[in-house]
Amino acid sequence: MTNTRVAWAAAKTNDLSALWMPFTANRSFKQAPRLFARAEGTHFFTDDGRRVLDGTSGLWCVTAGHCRPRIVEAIRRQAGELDFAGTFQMGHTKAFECASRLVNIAPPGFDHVFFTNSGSEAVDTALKIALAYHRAKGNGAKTRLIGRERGYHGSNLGGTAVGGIAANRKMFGALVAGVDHLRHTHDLTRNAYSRGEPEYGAELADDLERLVALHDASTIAAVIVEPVACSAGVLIPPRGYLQRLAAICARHDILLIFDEVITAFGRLGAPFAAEYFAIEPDIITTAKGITNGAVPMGAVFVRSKIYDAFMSGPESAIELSHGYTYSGHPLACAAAIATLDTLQAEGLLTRAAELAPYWQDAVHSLAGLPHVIDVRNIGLIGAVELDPVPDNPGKRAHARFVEAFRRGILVRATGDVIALAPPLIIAEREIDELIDVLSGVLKSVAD
Ligand code: PXG
Repeated sequence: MTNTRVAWAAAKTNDLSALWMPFTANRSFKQAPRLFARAEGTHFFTDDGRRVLDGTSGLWCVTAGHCRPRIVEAIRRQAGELDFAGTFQMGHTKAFECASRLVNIAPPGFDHVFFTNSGSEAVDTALKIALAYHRAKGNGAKTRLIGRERGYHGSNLGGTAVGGIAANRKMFGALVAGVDHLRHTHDLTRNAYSRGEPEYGAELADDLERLVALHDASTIAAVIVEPVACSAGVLIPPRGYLQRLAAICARHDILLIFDEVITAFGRLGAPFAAEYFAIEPDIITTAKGITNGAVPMGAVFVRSKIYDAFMSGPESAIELSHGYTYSGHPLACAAAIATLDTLQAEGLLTRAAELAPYWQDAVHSLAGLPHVIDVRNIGLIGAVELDPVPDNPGKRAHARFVEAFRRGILVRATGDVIALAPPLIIAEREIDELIDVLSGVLKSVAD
């Protein structure tokens, strides 16, 4: 008790130095911390008791809203029943139940799922599966991995290498050999203020043909893209782009990996973005919303042709030498099952489609406010792009994020983009509140 008191007192006196915070300006945060103490539904509550409307589903993960009783109870129950059991040459029933439930809602043909603990691990797992798949098929020279400029695929080495955000890459040397990148699709000259998928840019998918011409298809294992690139500023694919990319992949026996860490589980109004865009990728990575953010978990969905390619050697041999101590952790599986129950019972896997027209109008009402150079939206995602302060990229959006938090809404600043992705349970009047407050912030923050 005394120790807890001391620790709490220390935190209260702003001794925040022990924690090295991820993707954070540690020094400036610690001078003026923003701390949450609890959350419920569409709101966070700060340590000093203020209500903050969650405009970003935490970090794009709390899709069904915070502290949902069914999920909380499932985690509690599981912790008291089976806290841990491994899944290496052993198993537990929740992991199998969870996998079956997940493949039931996955797009047709995705009959197998590999568990990880995060999106980053899901991405690195998918990349390794792609490499090993071609080797198992006798195409061991197919080793090159293709990402895309401005892509974000987590912070592990593989994901950083195929990612396309300079700030995330430049500190870490050569990363992984044999990686190349497609051009990004962001083009405000042609597509500013698009509602939904932008009209121009499908031909940018042909950039993959350029890389095939350069490297030869016989050396390329996989292409990984986010159907909607969220972290680098909500870049929505031009109409027809993903179809074209998928066709080129199929033509050259290149696996198409959809990184759906953000888009899976209803964010666009369909359970998966693959269905929303009517594309058939080979591998889908997920995390975040899979447990409603309540317990860390990731999952890689693969088609049977991939799983089956590994099932040909001696039956006693391990088919894929890869996995994590906590792959299929009981608490994560219990949370995922309860999350699916919640999403299905409340129609949340498709609710974004119902809300999308209202959301679109609300978000686009921000056009014309000071410094706004674009507004865009898809599903229950919105973005406002600001013209950057010369020589100080990101400053303008960060200042508005800080003021928005002060006024009681949580938005996400990434570069000079303000991104919005509220929980799928959000009410229309809460959308109004979110946009009204943000509008006030955009009007009032000087510079
Ligand atoms: N892939 C994608 C597409 C992601 O968006 C990851 C992989 C990595 O997931 P983990 O669970 O390892 O963090 C992500 C994560 C933001 C933001 O505000 C986005 C993410 C994480 C934190 C913040 O843009 N995306």
